[in-house]
Amino acid sequence: MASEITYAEVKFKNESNSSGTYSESPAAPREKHIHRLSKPGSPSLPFISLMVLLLVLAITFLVAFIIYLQLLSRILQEKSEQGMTEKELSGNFDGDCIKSVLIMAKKVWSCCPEDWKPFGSHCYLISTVTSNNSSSYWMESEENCSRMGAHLVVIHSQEEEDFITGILNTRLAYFIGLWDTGGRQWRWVDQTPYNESATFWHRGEPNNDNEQCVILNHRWHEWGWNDIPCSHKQESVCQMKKIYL
Ligand code: MMA
Ligand code: CA
Repeated sequence: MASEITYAEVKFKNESNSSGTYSESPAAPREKHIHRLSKPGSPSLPFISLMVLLLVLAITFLVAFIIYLQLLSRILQEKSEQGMTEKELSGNFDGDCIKSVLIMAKKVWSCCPEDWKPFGSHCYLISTVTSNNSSSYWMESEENCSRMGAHLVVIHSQEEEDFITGILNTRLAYFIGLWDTGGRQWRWVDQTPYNESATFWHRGEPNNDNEQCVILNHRWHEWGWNDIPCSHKQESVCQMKKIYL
């Protein structure tokens, strides 16, 4: 309070010294005005600016932090949802659903029905899995696959051949979706072209014009194709495209 008065007095004296023309009455309100503006202990303009700047910075950090937390929780939620969906789908589809991101950044599930084995973009079913008395003629085998929205397996690469033979029983023989339309004109059941360079015939096969259907069998420690009569009963492998959810 003492310094307050002192400051007011000095200011007042300065004013009257410099001008000397001020009367007592206008000086009084002016003193009051100065007193309010420059009250010692009250914040100065640079100080207020600094505080405002700090406040703005603090708010900015707070907002950034909240956004960060929101993003983090969204990622965690998505992860836990993904886990749940994987579980849900595995109940219905025997765990053969794979979540993938397509080119358009659209998340999709690719699935195979229960008992079917996934490989690449297809699902495969071995006849022995679903039936005890599963050997059939070639045409019957194809019709059986067809009833399930599938067809006898079509093989176009070494990888596919290796995957399929990897899930077969070496003591059995399996019809594949290849047949001779006559005169050794080979045709795949899905109408894809027969490519000589991607065939897996056993040595010496195909060997008989009267054998117009093809099996996969294990001969001399090796899997390969053999032409046999279509009227023989064999196991079979069905193939279908994966289901996309
Ligand atoms: C069987 C039959 C044929 C096959 C020969 C190979 C005897 O016939 O499976 O299709 O080509 O064996 O020796
Ligand atoms: Ca043969």
